Amino acid sequence: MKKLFSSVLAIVMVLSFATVAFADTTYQAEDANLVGATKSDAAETASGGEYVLGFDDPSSDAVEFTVTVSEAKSYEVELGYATAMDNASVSVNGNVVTTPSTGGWADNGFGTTTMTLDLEEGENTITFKQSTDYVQLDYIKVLSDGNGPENPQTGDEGTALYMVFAAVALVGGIVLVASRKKILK
Ligand SMILES: [Ca+2]
Repeated sequence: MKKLFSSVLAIVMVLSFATVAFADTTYQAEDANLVGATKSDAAETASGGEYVLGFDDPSSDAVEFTVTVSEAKSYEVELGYATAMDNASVSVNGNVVTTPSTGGWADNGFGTTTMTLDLEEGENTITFKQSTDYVQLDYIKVLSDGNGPENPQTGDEGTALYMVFAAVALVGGIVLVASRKKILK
């Protein structure tokens, strides 16, 4: 009975970690690596309450996001922005990619647009610099392929599910270790 319980628990834990990989992940610009003169500033309507500006010199000023994905493929990435994204230069692992044209400043402070990025398995560096004019960036969000429930707090699809499964995995791990110790006794 204990063996069956342990086996079921192990399967649930594996599924839990698999699900985690498909959750949307938001990376706030203010939490990214701010290079050169780039800096964060507070804004009530920004995601996370802050955004990043100060991209004056493309040779020295940048924001670098480290994005980790479990599979090498094309991902839809949402950008939260204030200034026209036409002003920015975006690169993935050192390769400059086509930046989405948003036409101008976002309405009501901050807006969103999406771009398709080819990411490698594991860590990727996504870099934003100035290309033609001011850049103000709020966040990037790597979108999942799944249709998980939306987290009412963050609006992230799949994040609520992630929290549930992460909790199950944690509790499962503790129970598994506890039950194994009992068996050994
Ligand atoms: Ca932000």
